[in-house]
Amino acid sequence: MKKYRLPILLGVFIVFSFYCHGQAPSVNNIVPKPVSYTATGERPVTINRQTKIVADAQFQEQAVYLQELLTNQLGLALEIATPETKQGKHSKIVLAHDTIEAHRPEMYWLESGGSIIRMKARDVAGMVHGIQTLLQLLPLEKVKQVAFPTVEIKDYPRFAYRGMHLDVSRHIFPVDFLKKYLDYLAFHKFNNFHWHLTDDQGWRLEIKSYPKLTQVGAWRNSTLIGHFKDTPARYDSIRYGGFYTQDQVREVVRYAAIRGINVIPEIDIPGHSRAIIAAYPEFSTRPDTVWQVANTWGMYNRQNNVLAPNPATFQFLETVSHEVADLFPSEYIHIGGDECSKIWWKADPKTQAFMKANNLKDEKELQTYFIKQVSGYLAKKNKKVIGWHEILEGDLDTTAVIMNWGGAKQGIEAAQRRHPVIMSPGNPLYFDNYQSKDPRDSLAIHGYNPLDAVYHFNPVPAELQQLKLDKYILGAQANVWTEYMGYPSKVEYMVFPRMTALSEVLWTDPKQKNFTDFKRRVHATMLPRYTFWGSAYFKDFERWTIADK
Ligand code: TNX
Repeated sequence: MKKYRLPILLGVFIVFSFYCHGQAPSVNNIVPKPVSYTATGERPVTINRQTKIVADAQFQEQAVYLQELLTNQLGLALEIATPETKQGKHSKIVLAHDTIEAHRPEMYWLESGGSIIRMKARDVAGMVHGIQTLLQLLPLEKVKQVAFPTVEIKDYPRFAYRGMHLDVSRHIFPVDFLKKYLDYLAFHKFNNFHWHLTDDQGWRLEIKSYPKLTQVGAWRNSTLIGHFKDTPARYDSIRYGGFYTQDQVREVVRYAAIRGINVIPEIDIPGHSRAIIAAYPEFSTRPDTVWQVANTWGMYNRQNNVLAPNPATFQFLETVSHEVADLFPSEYIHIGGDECSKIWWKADPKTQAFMKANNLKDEKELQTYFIKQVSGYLAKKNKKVIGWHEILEGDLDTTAVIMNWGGAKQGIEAAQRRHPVIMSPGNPLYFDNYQSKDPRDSLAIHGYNPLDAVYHFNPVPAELQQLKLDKYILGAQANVWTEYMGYPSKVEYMVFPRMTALSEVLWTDPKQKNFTDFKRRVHATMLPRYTFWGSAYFKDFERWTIADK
């Protein structure tokens, strides 16, 4: 028996060390596909627990972020050393500030060989993107040691604005989930998180000067069950709500900033304001009414949800704008402006008198008047505004960025009027729409936006290119309206893998895109990653394509 002991031990050792020495994935599997990459074929870099992270002063927070990511992914808690310390013979991951080679915004270079993995970037976002690529070149398993491939990657985005939205009014999500969502965005190299904080079904942001916004406006007495078109409508009679404190907001903004993500809050006015008038009826066209926060979806022309143009309302908007501006470092604040029904203004003599006194010829002009006022309040705080494309219904100055949820037509109109445009057309970028035609699929609002429709979407409509107006397209964004998403895993199910497809639309040169290869990489890189994150995703994405429409 004794003579077999050595070979058995050796066998166990070989199996064990194979298990512990993770296999590095291929450079061909990166999502979104980089601008240029080569495997240089030199000696791979050995990463083990002696490897150091060395960062220039600009990237100290990203060094800590990378340290956390590697601890989670590999089980290796690497030490962060300053560039001055002697590192000896161990390998290192260098986060270098560089404005010469990494000359574009958000660009990074990643080079590896011998004992060094070096990432160079001129800004935080660029370094964060380099970190995401690095993660994809490492195995998704706990290791003692791993061979990092020798590569040279030069990479930067196609569009300056790459956004994901989340509606927290229809359903609210815990701060921990918001952080997870930001991690998903960072992994996919998005740089803007559009936080839809207010709507008819709940106001979710603490405002110190108007406390009833959250005491009253953050709570509804009941919520619709099932689909909004179901008859008869049924309600659950459960009080539902919540809000984010200003401290929580600061925490989220900081978490995002470390990950190179700007947080754009949306305060949706002058429509979609039912929660505001439930808290402060004096800002409505019927101040004598006791309004309830909405308990159903889709209020347009069905229930009064507009602000009345009176001095108290404008005072309110100015104060809230200033509090919001102080809370969010973003250069842009989103002020909504969508789906503002005109019937309540038409029916109100005081509103009509206001319009007459201010030479506003119709309700569309009144809507734009609101937008202009709030833009002015925000300008005093050096902020610019973003609004949904309906803000162009009246005459508006050109600094406002238009977020277009319509089609190419509205995008072209906005660009012709010299407005920068963010494309977020319902088809295919509303991720609250179905991604299959399977009648057993989880309930969604309507529509059909399968994976290939998202992947083939071009943010620059052909007509716009012909008119040489393409420079007005800043980028694109997918919207996640949560009427039918009551909990985090439903959000994940609706966004994955469509968000992965959008990341490649926004990042990668169209000439480099290929749907078959993309699906291969979703299998190789993303499905294991979703699983590692513990996140839900839509599994049947191969089967449902636009051809089935
Ligand atoms: C329209 S598009 C809305 C949202 C809804 C969404 C549902 C836009 C700016 N407003 O209030 O949640 O449709 O898809």
